Amino acid sequence: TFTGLGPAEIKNVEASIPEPLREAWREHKYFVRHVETTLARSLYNCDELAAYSGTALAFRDRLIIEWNKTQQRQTFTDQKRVYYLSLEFLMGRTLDNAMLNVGLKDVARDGLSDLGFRIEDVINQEHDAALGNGGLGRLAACFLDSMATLNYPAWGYGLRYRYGIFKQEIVNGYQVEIPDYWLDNNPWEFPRHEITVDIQFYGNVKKYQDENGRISNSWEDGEIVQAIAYDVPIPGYGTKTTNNLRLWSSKASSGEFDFQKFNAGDYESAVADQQRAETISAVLYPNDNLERGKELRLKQQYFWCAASLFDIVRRFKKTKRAWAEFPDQVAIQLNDTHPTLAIVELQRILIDKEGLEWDEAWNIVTKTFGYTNHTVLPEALEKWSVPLMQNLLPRHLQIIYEVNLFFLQSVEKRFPNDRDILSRVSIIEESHPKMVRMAYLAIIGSHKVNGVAELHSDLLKSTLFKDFVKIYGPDRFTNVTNGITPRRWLHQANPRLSALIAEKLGGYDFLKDLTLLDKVEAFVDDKAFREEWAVIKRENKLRLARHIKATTGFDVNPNALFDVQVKRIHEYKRQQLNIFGVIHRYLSIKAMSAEEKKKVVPRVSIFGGKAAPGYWMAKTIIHLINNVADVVNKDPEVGDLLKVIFIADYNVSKAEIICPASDISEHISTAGTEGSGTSNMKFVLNGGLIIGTCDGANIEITREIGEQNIFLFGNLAEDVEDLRHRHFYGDFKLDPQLERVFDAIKDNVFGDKADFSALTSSIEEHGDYYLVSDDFNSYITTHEMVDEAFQNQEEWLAKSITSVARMGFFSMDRVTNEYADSIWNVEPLDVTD
Ligand code: CGF
Repeated sequence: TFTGLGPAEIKNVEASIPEPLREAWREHKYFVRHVETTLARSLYNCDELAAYSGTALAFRDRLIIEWNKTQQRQTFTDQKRVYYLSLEFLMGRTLDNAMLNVGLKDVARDGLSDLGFRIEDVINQEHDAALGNGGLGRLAACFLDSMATLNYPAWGYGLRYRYGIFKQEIVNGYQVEIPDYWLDNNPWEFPRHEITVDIQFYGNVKKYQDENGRISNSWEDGEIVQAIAYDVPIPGYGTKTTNNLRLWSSKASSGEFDFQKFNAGDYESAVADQQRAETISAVLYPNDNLERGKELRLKQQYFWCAASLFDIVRRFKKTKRAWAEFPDQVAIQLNDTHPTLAIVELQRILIDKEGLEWDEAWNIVTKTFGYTNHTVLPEALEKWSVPLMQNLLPRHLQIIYEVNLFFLQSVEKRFPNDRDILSRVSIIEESHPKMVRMAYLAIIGSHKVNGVAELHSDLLKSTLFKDFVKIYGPDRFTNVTNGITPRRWLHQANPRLSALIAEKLGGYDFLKDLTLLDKVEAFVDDKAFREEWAVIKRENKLRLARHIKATTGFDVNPNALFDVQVKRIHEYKRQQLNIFGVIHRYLSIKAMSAEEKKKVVPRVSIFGGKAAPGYWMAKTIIHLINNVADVVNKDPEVGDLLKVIFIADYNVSKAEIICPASDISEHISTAGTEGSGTSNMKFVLNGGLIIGTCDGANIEITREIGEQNIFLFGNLAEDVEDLRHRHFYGDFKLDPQLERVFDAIKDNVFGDKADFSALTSSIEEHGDYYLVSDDFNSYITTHEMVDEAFQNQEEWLAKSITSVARMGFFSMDRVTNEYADSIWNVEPLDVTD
C-alpha cells in the first residue's frame, strides 16, 4: 500500500553519484572481484556471509580512497583539528550506514538481488561493533558521524577491545554473559603496523640536571607495552569527508614470546609477558555509570591516552610550529573523566620531553582540553587510589600533586578566609587511602566543562561543581544538550518514514538540516499522509513482532499498544518501576469481569538491556521481568490484553528495529539522575510518544514538542532531597497499589519470593533511594491516560506527526556545531571538488 517515492526518484545523495559508477556497482564489478580474489570464492559457492564480506570490501575500497584524500586535504590545509577521546565507541553495524552515507545503497540492493541475495539478509551478517556500554559510547559514535558529515577535521581515539560488551543470554530468567567475538570477520579496520608507540608503566622518577642547568625529571625503568594503531574510516553523509577513528591495540614490546624460556620447557611463562601486555586492550569494562578503581582499567586509560597524545603531538610537530600555537591547531575533547590522564600526559611531554617551563606548558594544556561530564551519580565519579597511581604512573602522580599545589595556592589567595574550600576542591581526597578525584583534575585542566542537558548542567553547577563555579566563574561551565544522528536513527532505521518525509519535503535535505522537519507539521491534517504514517508504524511494529517471535517464541498482537523500555538496566533508570506497573496491570486485569476486560487497551510491554555483570540488583530486576513474562504470557485469563517481552542482548542493531516500532517508550529515571538520555530522542524521532519524568533531556523534548505531546509524571528534581530525608526519618508509607504488587510477589506468584526480597525491601525498608513508591501512583495514573489517549488513534497520530516535526533541535549536527563554536573553536573544511 505504500506509495511514497523510492529513494532513487527524489533528490538525495544517491542522485549525486555519477552514472558510470552506479553502473559499475549495478554490474557487481567490485563485489565479484572481492568474492573471487580476496575471498577466493566463486559466485557459485557464495553464501550470505561471503556476500556480506564481498559487499563490505567493495565499500571499504571506496571509503579508503576518500579517507586518503580527506587526510591529505586536512594535512595540506593545516587547519585546527578536533580529537575526540572516548574509551567507548558504540558503533553498531557499518555496512548499511556506509552504503547510505556514500549514496550507493539502491544500486547495491539491485546488484545483490541480481545475484539472488536480499540486501537485508546480507546486512544482518555483520557483527555489531559494540565497544561501549550505552549512551556515552553511542554519543561518541554519533559525534563521529556528524563531524564527518559537517566536514570537521576530526579524529576519534579509542581502544580496540578484543571483546566488546558481552553478549547477553537469558537462561531460566537470569542474565548470562557470553564473550563477544566481534573481530571475527571485521573488514572495517586497517591495521597500521608501522604506527606503534611504546607505552611505559611502573618504574621510578629520577631528577637530573639538563644541559641548561635546569633540574628536570626523568621517568625510568618499568615496563614497556606497545600500542599498535588500527584505523576505521568514518564516512560523512553526502560528503567526501571520510574521517578517522584510531583504535589502539596492546602488544608486548619484547616480541612474540621468550624463546629461551620456551626452549627450556617453561612454556607458560614464555608467553606470560605477551599475554599480560595483550590483556590491556582485551576487554571493555561492562559498567555503565559505575567505577570500580581496578588497576587494569587505569592501565587501559593511560595506555590509550599516552598513545593518542604521542600521535597528536607527533602530527603537530610535523608542522614545525611554535608550541604556543598548539591550542590553535589542536582541540581535545574528553568524553567523561576516563581520558583525564591525557591532561597530565600532555603536561609531562611538554615539560619533561620538550623542555617547556611549567606555566607555559600548563597554559597550552588548559587551552587545549574540554571536558564533558555525563552524570551526577556519585558511584560513577572516577577516583583512583594514590598508592595505585604512585606505583603505576609515578611521574604522573608527581605532576598531579604539583597541579594541585598551584591550584590550591591560587584558591587560598582568592578565598583566604575559607579554609574548608581547600579540602573540598583539592584534587586529592584526604581519605584512606588517599584518592585522586579525576573530575576535579579534568575541570582544572580544561578551559570548558559541559553537561549534556540543561537540568544536568544546572545541577552540576549548583551541586557537584559548585565550588569550582565560585573559583572560575560561571563561564567555564556550559551546557550542550545531547543529540542523535538522523542518518542512522531515522534514515537507516526507518527508511519508509524517511522516504515519506522526503516525498513531502521534496528531498532528503532534512537529513543534513533536521530543523527542516518542521515543514512536516503542515501535513498533520493531510489524510493520505496520515494514513501512510500509520501504515509505516504498523509495518515497523510487524517487523518487531517477527523479531520477537523468532527470538522469544511469543506471538504479540500488532494492534496492541507497544510500550518499550530499552536501555541499560539500572536502579536509577527504574525498570523496577515499570515491571511493578506491569504487575499492577496484570492484577487489575485478573480482577476484571468479562465486560470490563472488553474496555482494556491491549499492551505489549517490551524490555531490553544489559546489567553490569557485578550489579546484582540490576540482575534481579531482569530476573523479575522474565518471571513476570513467564506467568503473564501463559495466563489464558489475560490473553492478548497483556504480554511481557524481554528482548535479550539489546544492542545498536536491535535498537534500529525497536525504536521505529514503539507506540510509547519509557524514560522514567528518578528526577535529577539521568544526564540526558538519548533513546528518548530516538523514539520520538521515529514517531513514538514517550512517558517520562522531568529529567535529563525529557525536559527539552517537552519544550520542543509541547506538553500536550508527552506524558510526564512524578516528583521533580528539586523535591528529591526532601523526599529522601523523609524516608530516612521513617516518615514514609508504601503506596497502597505498590503494596498490592509486593503482596503478589510475596505470595510467590512470580516464582520464589526470596529471589526478589532484596528488591522489595530496598523500597519498603531501606529508604527507597530511587523513590519508586513516591512516584508509583502518578506513574499508574499517567499510564491510564496513555491508554485513553491511544484509543483515539486520530489524535495519537497527530501527536506523533507533530512531535517528529518538532525534533529538529535534537540533531547531532546541532550538537557538533555547538561544541565547535563554543568549546573547540574549529571550522569545517570546505569540500567542494
Ligand atoms: O551518558 C550517560 C550514559 N549512561 O552512558 N552516562 N554516563 N556516564 C548518561 O547516563 C546518559 O544520561 C547520557 O545520555 C549519556 C550520554 O551523554
